[in-house]
Amino acid sequence: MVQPSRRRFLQITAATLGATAASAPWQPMTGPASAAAGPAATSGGVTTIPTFCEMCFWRCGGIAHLRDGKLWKFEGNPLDPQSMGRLCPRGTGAVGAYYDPDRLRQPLLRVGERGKEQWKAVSWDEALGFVAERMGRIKAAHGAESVALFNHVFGQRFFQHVLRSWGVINYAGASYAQCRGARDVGFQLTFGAGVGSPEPTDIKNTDCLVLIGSHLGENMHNSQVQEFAQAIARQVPIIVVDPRYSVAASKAKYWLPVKPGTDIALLLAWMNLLVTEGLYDKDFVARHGHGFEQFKAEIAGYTTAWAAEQTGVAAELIVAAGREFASHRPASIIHPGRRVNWYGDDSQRSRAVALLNALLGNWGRKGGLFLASGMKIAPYPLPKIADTGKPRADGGDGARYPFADEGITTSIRDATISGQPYPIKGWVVYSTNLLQALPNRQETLDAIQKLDLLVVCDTVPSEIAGYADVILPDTTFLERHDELLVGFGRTGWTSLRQPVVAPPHEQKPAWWIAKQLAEKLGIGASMPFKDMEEYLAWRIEKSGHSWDKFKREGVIMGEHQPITVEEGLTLSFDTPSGKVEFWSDQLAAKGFDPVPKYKPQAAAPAGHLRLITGRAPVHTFSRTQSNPLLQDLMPENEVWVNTATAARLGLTHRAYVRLKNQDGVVSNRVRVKATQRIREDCVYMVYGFGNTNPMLASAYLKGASAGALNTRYATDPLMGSTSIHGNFVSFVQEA
Ligand SMILES: Nc1nc2c(c(=O)[nH]1)N[C@H]1C(S)=C(S)[C@@H](COP(=O)(O)OP(=O)(O)OC[C@H]3O[C@@H](n4cnc5c(=O)[nH]c(N)nc54)[C@H](O)[C@@H]3O)O[C@H]1N2
Ligand SMILES: Nc1nc2c(c(=O)[nH]1)N[C@H]1C(S)=C(S)[C@@H](COP(=O)(O)OP(=O)(O)OC[C@H]3O[C@@H](n4cnc5c(=O)[nH]c(N)nc54)[C@H](O)[C@@H]3O)O[C@H]1N2
Ligand code: SF4
Ligand SMILES: [Mo]
Repeated sequence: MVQPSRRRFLQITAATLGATAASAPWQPMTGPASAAAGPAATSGGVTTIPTFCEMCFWRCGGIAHLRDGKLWKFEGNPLDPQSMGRLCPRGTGAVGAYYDPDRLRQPLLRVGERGKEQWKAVSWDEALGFVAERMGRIKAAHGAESVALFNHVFGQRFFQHVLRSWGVINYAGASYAQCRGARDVGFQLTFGAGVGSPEPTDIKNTDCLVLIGSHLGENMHNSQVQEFAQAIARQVPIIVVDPRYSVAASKAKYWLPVKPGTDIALLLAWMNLLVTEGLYDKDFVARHGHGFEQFKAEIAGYTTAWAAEQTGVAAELIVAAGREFASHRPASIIHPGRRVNWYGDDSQRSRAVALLNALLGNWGRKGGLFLASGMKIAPYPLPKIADTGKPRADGGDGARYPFADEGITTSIRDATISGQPYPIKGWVVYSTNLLQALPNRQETLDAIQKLDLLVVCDTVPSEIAGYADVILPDTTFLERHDELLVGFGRTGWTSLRQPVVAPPHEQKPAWWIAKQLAEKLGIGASMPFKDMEEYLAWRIEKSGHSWDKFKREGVIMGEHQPITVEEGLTLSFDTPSGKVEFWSDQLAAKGFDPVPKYKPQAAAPAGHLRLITGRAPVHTFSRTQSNPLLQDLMPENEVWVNTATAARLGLTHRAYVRLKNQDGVVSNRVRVKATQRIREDCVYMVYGFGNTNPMLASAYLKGASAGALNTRYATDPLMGSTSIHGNFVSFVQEA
């Protein structure tokens, strides 16, 4: 095996992140005709192949380098808008995902009790035969709606297609109810459009950026972080609202160390400040606003003095920050955030963020929120999926949560436990570690005990895989084709994922697994192509592009369309009123607050501190802990505790402790980081550590799991998203 040395790896990372880094050495190939038919360019024994990264969901275009046929390094593709030629540390570390010693190698069938981790290695034929047979039994007894799919990452595409073609109607990803769902609903209710990914924040051209919780620089979404770094270099005023002095806060003109859970109070006071001082965009409101007078009356009482009491932030600081961002409108952004599921009132908080942006009149404006454009790529003529006419079990079609517009993981889990509105007996889990990602681990375990079938398709033995009946080893993204990425951004683009190395063992690509399963289920016709190369080439050539060129370059840019009013865009709003809804009749009609209201969060129980969470720059959730390159940079997480709190409780910096939450759940041991960079009333821990599956040997019990301490959660009544910051911990000192 060829692995870059640690020193070399750090050099690569530093080069990709450094502001002065030279552009990547890779150039689109213009070589001989024989090589031009393939994806690879070879020079001096080094072969380069473009493909897009899946170490997270930003999906940056990269170039894999092979030296003497062995995977050597992964760098940014300069043609790609998501990477702009540079990768973040996790992307650079993708090579470690390929060489990960803990990877699943062949299909495994459970032989012992569920969760006891006794397995036998079986052939793909046997594993998929087993899955198809169990699915058939569930369908015969309960109907196809009794099998649910939990999915994430790009390989999900054909699992979803095959299972839906078979009759599955319950499918969901944690990326909705445990992540960005509430944000998109808040914006949809206000502007008639969600935010989407990548977020169309024109940081590149902005004159002021407000980050509420969004911890860019720790959240490493690549092109956004690059634009953020440029904004800092341009000395654009940055305003950060965070109980923690985040990396972003360290670059800010104003840091507002808000008491956790009080952001809605701050947002209401800022709206009131802008309205009473006449700092908002009156023309935008007059032309595009609906219900402004009712809105104005509703927010009139929220003074900055009142907000100061609620948030713990000085009134002068609130006023100064508010006047600052208002003075730069419309080239001023209140960042919509991404993981907004904090307290269970998150769609209303996101709506408040949307409304504050509306007051700045930055919708569709240069330096504000641009309206992302895409490009047209012909769809492959897959057979249509029939409507089963059955109601979804997750209540995501409006029955339980009126404004939900995607499946809800936790509601499928509820239905599995209760058997209501009908039994759920099979779970197919593709690339999501539900034991970490969903709140209340015990509920997930209770649901698993009700199942007749639990299939997990993963690259490593994740915690959820430990409970599977059958484990299907996927290839890493570096070893497979996937569906095309047709991206929305300043200009639409299309990216290619193609294999750069062969799978090291018996692993198979997700599309192949889905296709073989379709055969076993008797619905082979749902995947009417020989392989992904045929499928992808058809879509690209049908759209008038060269497949060979695409394979060599990895990216096709679309035509630039107007994305701002400055470029000639005409604004329209897909809301019931056809306008920006300062007052929401549709919320009122369903019994919800038409303008967000502030409701204080429950106080911490005596002797406890609120647990909040976020990201580390070099890891993605629970998926990278066994990656040797990334583990080397950060083997475990720490619990951030204010220095004064640590002194009061007798906690020593760097010493191990355990955290005990309000329900008595005790964490794995974790080191204390005593720091002044966090308020005294909360502690902070990066999410994704404390893995409990011994098969994931290199990451086993390293650090503590914020997910496992998340036993108490509130559910957003508008759209079903579940909170993460509603738990409180005390410390158990290690002997
Ligand atoms: N307590 C707490 N819970 C959270 C969050 C939090 O901050 N704190 N964050 C929330 C957010 S924002 C999100 S988006 C979700 C994330 O939730 P998940 O997507 O479930 O995140 P992971 O825990 O990383 O689990 C991903 C799994 O996919 C596997 N995997 C990675 N790549 C591949 C692949 O190519 N193929 C296959 N088959 N498997 C692969 C990984 O090994 C891992 O087991 O979690 C949410 N839940
Ligand atoms: N390196 C890396 N980058 C990632 C990911 C990753 O796993 N690793 N995951 C990606 C994904 S899927 C997502 S969704 C994003 C998430 O990233 P973001 O959307 O940027 O951030 P959040 O996780 O919502 O929030 C974390 C921040 O909120 C602060 N915070 C906690 N409570 C409160 C509060 O009550 N009020 C305020 N104002 N702030 C609070 C925390 O201190 C922390 O700084 O990151 C993405 N980027
Ligand atoms: S942000 Fe980093 S991890 Fe995510 S896709 Fe881009 S390079 Fe990969
Ligand atoms: Mo997320």
